[in-house]
Amino acid sequence: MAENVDKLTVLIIAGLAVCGTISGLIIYSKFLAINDVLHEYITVDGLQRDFLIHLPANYTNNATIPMIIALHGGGGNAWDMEKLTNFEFNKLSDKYRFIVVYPNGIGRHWNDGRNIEEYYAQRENINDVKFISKLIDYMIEKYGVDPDRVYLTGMSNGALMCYRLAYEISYKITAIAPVAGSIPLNIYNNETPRGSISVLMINGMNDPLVPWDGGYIHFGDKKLGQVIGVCETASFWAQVDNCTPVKSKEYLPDTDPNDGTRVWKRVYINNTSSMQVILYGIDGGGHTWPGGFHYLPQCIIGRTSNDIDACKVIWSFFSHIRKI
Ligand SMILES: [Ca+2]
Repeated sequence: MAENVDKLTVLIIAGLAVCGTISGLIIYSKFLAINDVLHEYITVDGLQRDFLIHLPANYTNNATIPMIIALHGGGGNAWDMEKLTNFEFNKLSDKYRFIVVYPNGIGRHWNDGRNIEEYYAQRENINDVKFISKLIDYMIEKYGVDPDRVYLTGMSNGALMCYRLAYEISYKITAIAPVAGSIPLNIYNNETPRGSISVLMINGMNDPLVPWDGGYIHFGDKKLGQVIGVCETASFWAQVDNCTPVKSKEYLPDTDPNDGTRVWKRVYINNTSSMQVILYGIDGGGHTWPGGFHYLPQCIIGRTSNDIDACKVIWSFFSHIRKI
C-alpha cells in the first residue's frame, strides 16, 4: 500500500511537473509569438556589446534580407525601444520580411558626440560607431543581411547617434530615420559627412527636451549638450545630398483630431541620384514617437501624435531605398 501511495505520489509529481513544463512552454511560446527576439552579443574594444534581434516569421537565411537597427533613447534600453514603438517594427518585419535589431548602449546611453559628463558612454568615450559598424558586419555574415539595405532609426539620444553614424559610416548605412533629435553641435562644428545618405526626420515642434530651433537639450534644469535646429538639419542633409525642395510643406490629414497635433511634411529630392531628405514636423508634438507608447507624463515630454504611425512611415521610406 505504502509503495502504491509512493508510486501515486511520484506519478502526481511527475504529472504536475510535465503539466507545469507544458504550461510553461505554452506561456513561453505565446510570449515568443508576440515578442520573439534573440539576445546576442559581440565583443568590441574588449567590451561585451549586446542586442536583440527580431527575425521575421518567414525568415530563412538562403536569401538576402533588409535590416533596420533601432537605437533606444537616453536612459532606456533595447526592450524599451520595442515597447516605445508598440512592437510595430516587429509586426512590419513579419509582414514585409526584414530583420529588426535593437542594440543596447553602455549605461543606457549612446556616445553621440555631445561629451556629456553625466553619461558613462560619453565620459568614457565608448566607441559606439565601431559597435554599430561591427554589428552590421555580424548581421551580414550570420543572418544574410543585404549590405545595400541597412537602415538606421533611433529615438532622442538614439536619433543623435543616427546623425553621428550618418556622418562617420554612411558608406555602411543606406538611410537613416531619426525621431526627436537633430545634429549634435559638436559633430556639426567638427566633422564632415563621409558621403551622402537619405534621411527621414520626425520632430515635434513643441519638444520640451530637444528644441526645434536648436540650442541646449534640457531635461528639467539639466543642460545636456547642444544641437542645431531641426530645419537647419534638414537643409544641411539636403545640401550634402544635392537635393532640392519638391514643394513647400504640406499638411497631412488630421487622422486623430483629439491628439492636439497636426503633421506636415517637407520633401527634398535629388532627381539624378534619387536621394531624399524628408522632414515630418509635428505641430503640437513633443519628445515622443508618433503612434508609439507615451512613456512619461505629458507635462514632461509633451504630446504624442496619433495622426501618423512613425514605424509605418519609416518602413515605407526605407523600403524604397537601396544603396547606390
Ligand atoms: Ca491630430
